[in-house]
Amino acid sequence: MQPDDKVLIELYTTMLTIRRFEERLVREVSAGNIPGFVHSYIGQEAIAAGVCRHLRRRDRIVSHHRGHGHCIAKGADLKRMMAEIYGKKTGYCKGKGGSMHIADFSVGMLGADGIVGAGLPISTGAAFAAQLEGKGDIAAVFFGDGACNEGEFHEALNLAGIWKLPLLFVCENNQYGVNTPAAYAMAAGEISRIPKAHNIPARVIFGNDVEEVYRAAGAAVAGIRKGEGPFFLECRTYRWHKHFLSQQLEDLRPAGELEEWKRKCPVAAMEKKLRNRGVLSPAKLRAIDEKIMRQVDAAHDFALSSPYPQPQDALHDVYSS
Ligand SMILES: Cc1ncc(C[n+]2csc(CCOP(=O)(O)OP(=O)(O)O)c2C)c(N)n1
Ligand SMILES: [Mg+2]
Repeated sequence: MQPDDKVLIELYTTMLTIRRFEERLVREVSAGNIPGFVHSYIGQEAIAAGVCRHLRRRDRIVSHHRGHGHCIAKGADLKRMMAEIYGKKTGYCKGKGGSMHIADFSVGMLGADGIVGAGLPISTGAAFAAQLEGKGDIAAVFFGDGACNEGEFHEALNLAGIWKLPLLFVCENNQYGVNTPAAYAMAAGEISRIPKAHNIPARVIFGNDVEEVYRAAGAAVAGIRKGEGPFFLECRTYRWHKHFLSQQLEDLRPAGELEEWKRKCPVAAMEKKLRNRGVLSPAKLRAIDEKIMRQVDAAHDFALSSPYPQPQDALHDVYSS
């Protein structure tokens, strides 16, 4: 399924929105303005954009600790996201969750998660719900290479496999869990061998090419919607920043590797294609960027001008009524 020009522009716009939002976070965290842990998605934008473009509003996704890109690609509001990251009362979790707990059920974003692998069993539940509801909805779950070494990863694959759940597994293999190389940590060697052992078809793709992600996710989603059961996409990619932005621990990834992957920037690659194919003129590209920058600025202003939650709010929303 080749994306037409309209879709290409949408994919590019989503990726650039993620990039500009994240760049703002990098700046604000470096300046000491944002508390807590912020895991940057810069470098991996094509995966969220390419997959979520095939999902409907009612389809549910579950994310991981590096989750801002998935929120944006699924249609979450930048202002409420930024406010949450700043711990403000107008944020998605009223300022009590922060970067790693942004959820927006109204767009089918069930949440990010600070516990590695924890989104996987939640996604099997979401896919099971979709199967029971019988309205043709599906679920998708995003997780890292490190999550594939967690017990719940195998439980989720097994359940999805035996119940033929309408679930798309999206592994964002950025080749490291903090500083641990995936190649060192995984006895199976190749991630994509594991789903096959659970009778789930798998494909390895280049996660920095949004067109490739779009095509692969399109084929996978079409099969899942037809009732063929789960599918597993392993997307090879690389994160540009340290594991989390304010991390003091040294980045131990080999020298030169980052520069090599920066040359494979998913956003710059797409911009070049759009220009060379005459889909967007330099002026139109600039206009898209300027509009996104205004949206990010507005989100940031909204967060800064919002109040913090009060101590008496601490126990609200902790238990369901
Ligand atoms: C169960 C659990 N173990 C360890 C951690 C600490 N931790 C947070 S992120 C992370 C690495 C995860 O790597 P990966 O799944 O590849 O995602 P990436 O950060 O590369 O996107 C670790 C070990 C945690 N949060 N939860
Ligand atoms: Mg990783």
